[in-house]
Amino acid sequence: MLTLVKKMLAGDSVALSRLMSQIENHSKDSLAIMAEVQKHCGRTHCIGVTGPPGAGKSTLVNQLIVQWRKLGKKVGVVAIDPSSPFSGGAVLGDRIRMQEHAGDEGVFIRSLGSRGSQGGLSRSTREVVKLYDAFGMDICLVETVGVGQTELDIMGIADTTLVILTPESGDTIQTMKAGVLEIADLFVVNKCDRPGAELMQKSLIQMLEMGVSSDWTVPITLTNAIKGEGLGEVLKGIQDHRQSTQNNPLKIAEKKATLKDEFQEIVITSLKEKVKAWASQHDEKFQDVDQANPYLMAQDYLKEDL
Ligand SMILES: Nc1nc2c(ncn2[C@@H]2O[C@H](COP(=O)(O)OP(=O)(O)OP(=O)(O)O)[C@@H](O)[C@H]2O)c(=O)[nH]1
Ligand SMILES: [Mg+2]
Repeated sequence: MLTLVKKMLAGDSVALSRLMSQIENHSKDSLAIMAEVQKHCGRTHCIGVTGPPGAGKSTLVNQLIVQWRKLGKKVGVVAIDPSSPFSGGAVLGDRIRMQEHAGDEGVFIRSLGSRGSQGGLSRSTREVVKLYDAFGMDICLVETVGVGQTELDIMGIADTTLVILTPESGDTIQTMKAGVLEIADLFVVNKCDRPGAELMQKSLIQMLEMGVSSDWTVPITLTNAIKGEGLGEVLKGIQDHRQSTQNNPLKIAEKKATLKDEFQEIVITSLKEKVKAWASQHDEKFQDVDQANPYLMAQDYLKEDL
């Protein structure tokens, strides 16, 4: 299994794909895999892209990928619960066909389904991002649909988060929780070829003015993702955000808190498995349902275990 990690680190994309499957299926080797992978992380710029269904997230992501490829950047994509096949996008579709010919390992796309728990999904997403990071991707894009709690959790992984809206997203704005304002590092009002884009931009400016002040001024860019209009501004916004947050003490404190959370989650998940296994191996202790004392058993278990 560590051979697979070695192969992946050497640039083998089949190994990368296999490791992603192991992570997604929570294989028993996951911990050992990730312990090794983590040693090679820390380079990628993880960009979260979220927003209501059909806002144009994938179209925009496709366009961004093309631009980054032109700059020689390697890009990994994680699409969470994609409602349409990702590679269906015309631009990227062509790109992928081209790269297959040239043996270009510069773009890799992985879909993750929200099987299992919500917490499980954000953990798998984080780990897939780490795999991309270790593999050598300069940019890692995470696309997810919606603006609910799951998306907030997943977007917590990103260094830079884009919230994509459209001129018709008035209702979304009304129901957007404060959390969305906190996670949005850039707002994009896509489909600016439709009426109401400037109005939407104004509403967002008003909303942002009510929020807490920070060092970073959230840009609100109008785009037409199909034509690529406004794309340069989005790219610049992403780059500026990266620069403004790198080595920022607040960001470092945030990362430290995240590492503690990760550690706790890893340990708790492993312990849960262990305790479950113990309980099923000691079925006889639970046989006498009138006498069985889960508290005493827990006391004994913890004494033995610690
Ligand atoms: N008019 C117009 N249509 C657009 C624009 N950007 C994307 N679209 C169209 O909007 C539709 C949805 O685009 P997607 O990129 O699949 O949107 P998405 O947000 O990824 O959708 P989900 O992943 O299903 O939530 C497609 O038919 C696009 O061609 C735009 O700037 N203007
Ligand atoms: Mg999409």
